[in-house]
Amino acid sequence: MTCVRILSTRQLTRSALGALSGLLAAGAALAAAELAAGALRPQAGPVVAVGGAAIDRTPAAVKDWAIRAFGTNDKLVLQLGILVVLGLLAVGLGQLALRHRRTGAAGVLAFGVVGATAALSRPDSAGVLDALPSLAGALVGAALLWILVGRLTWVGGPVAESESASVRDRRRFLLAAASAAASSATAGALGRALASSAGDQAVASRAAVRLPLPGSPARPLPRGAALRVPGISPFVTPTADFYRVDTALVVPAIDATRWRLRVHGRGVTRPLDLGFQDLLRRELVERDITLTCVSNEVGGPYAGNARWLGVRLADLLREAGVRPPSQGGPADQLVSRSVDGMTIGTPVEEVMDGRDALLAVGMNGEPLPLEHGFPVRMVVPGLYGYVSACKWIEDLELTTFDAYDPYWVKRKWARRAPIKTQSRIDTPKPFARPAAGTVVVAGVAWAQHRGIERVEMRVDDGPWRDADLASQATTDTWRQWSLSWEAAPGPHTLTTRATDGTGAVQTALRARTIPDGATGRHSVVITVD
Ligand SMILES: Nc1nc2c(c(=O)[nH]1)N[C@H]1C(S)=C(S)[C@@H](COP(=O)(O)O)O[C@H]1N2
Ligand SMILES: [Mo]
Repeated sequence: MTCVRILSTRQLTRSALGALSGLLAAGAALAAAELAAGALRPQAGPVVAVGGAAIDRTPAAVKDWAIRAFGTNDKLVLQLGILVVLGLLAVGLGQLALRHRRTGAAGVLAFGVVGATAALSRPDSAGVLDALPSLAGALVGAALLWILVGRLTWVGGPVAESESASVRDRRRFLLAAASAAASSATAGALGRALASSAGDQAVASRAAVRLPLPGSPARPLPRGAALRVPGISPFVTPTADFYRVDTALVVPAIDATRWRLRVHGRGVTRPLDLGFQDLLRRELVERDITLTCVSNEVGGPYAGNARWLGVRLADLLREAGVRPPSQGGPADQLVSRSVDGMTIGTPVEEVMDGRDALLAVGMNGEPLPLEHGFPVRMVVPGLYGYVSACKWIEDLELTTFDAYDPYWVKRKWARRAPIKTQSRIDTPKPFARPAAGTVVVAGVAWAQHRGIERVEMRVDDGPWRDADLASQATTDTWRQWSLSWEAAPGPHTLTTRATDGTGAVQTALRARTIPDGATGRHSVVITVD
C-alpha cells in the first residue's frame, strides 16, 4: 500500500513539474518573441498577430457580438483569451513531453509556425521578417522544454538513474527553471520597452505639433444648439469619451515628421506625395461633424460629434487631376490605406460633391489622439466610418468599385453605406424608476448631411408628440432633443423617431447592422414610481 501511495505522489509531482515546464517554455517563447518583435515590429508579436488574424477572420456577426458584449474592452478580452488558451496548451505540451520529449518540443515549434503564419497573413505584414518573432520564440521555447523535461529524472521516468545522478538532475532542473523564469521576465520587459520607444517618438512628434488657425473656421454654434439636460449626450463629445472602433490591437505609433501620404491611381494626372507640414501649410478648414459606426445598434453608443480640423480632400484630389465620375472621371472609388493595413473605400462622387470631406489633423482643438488616427485621418460627413474614416492613413488610391474590394467589403459589408436616420433616448436610462410627475426625456438624433427636421416621442401606444429640438448646428451634426412628460405611475415604454431633412421618417422596420447599418426605433422601458 505505502509503496503505491509513494509512487502516485511521485507521478503527481512529475505531472505537475511537466505542466510547469510547459508553462515556463511557453513563457520563454512569448518573451523571446516579444523581444524580437519589440526590436523589429511590435505588430509581429505572436499574441498581437494571432489576435489580429482572428479579428480578420471573425465573421461579422461574432465581431458585432464582441463589440456589444465587451465594448472597447473587446481587444483586451481577446488577448487575455489567447493567453489562457496558450496556457492550457502549454500544460498539455508539458504532459506530452514527459512521455515523448521530442514530440512535446515539436509541438512548441508547431505553435511558432501558427504565430508566424498569423503574422504573415495580416494585411499590414511587412513580409518574411514578420515571421521571425514567433519562430525565434518557438525555438527558445522548444529548447527549454526539451532541457527541463530531460532533468525530471528524479521524479521517475523512462531512464533509471542512480541516486546521485537524480540529486544532480533535481538541482539542475530547479536552476534551469529559475533562470528561465528570470530571463523570460527580463526579455519580456525589454521587448515591451523597445516597442514603447517607437511609441515615444510618435508621442513626442504629436506634442511638437502646433495646429495653425483655420482659414475657414467652423460656423459658430447657433444659440440653443446645445441643451443642458442632465443625462443627455453633450453636443460636442469630449475626446476622452469618443467611441473607438478599429481592428488595431496595437495602436499604430506614427512619427508625424516622417509621415507621408501618396495620392495616385486612375485618373490621377499629377500624383502627390505629401508630408505632415505640407498639409499644415494648406488652408485648414474646421467643421463640426458627427461620426457613426455601422456596427451601432439602434440606441447604441457608437456615434460621436467632434470639431475636426483638416484640409479639404476634394481640393487635394483636384490638384492631382482627379475628376468625379459625374464629370467623366474614370475612378468611382477612393481607397484609403492605413499603416496597419486597413483599406476603406469611399465613393469619389461623394468626396467631391461639395460636402466637407476632410483629411483631418485635429480633433476638438488638439492634434488627433493616437487612438483616433494620429497624425492624419479621413472624415466624410454622411458615410459610416468603415467606408470613410480611415485612421493612420498613408495612401489614397483612385480606383473603381468593380476593380477592388476593401477590407470590410471582403467581409460581406456593403460597398456603399450612407448613414441611416436614427434617434436615441439618452435619458431616462432603461429600467430607470423616476418619480411620477414631470420627467424630462431627451437624447440625440442624426441623419448626417441630410439634417434632422423633427423628433417625436411616444409613450406606450399613445400618440406621437413633437420633441423640442436644439438648433441645428449643421446638417452634418447630430441634433439634441428633449420633451417634458407628465408621467403616471406604472411601467412605460418610451419610443422615439426622427424625420430627416428630406422629410423621410425613421423606419420602424428592424434591420441588423450587417450589411449596411441597423434600422428600427429606439425604445426604453422604465417604471414610474
Ligand atoms: N486604420 C483604421 N481606420 C479605421 C478603422 C480601422 O479599423 N482601422 N475603423 C473604421 C471604423 S469601422 C470606424 S466606425 C471609425 C471609428 O473612428 P474612431 O475610432 O475615431 O471613433 O474609424 C474607421 N477607421
Ligand atoms: Mo465602424
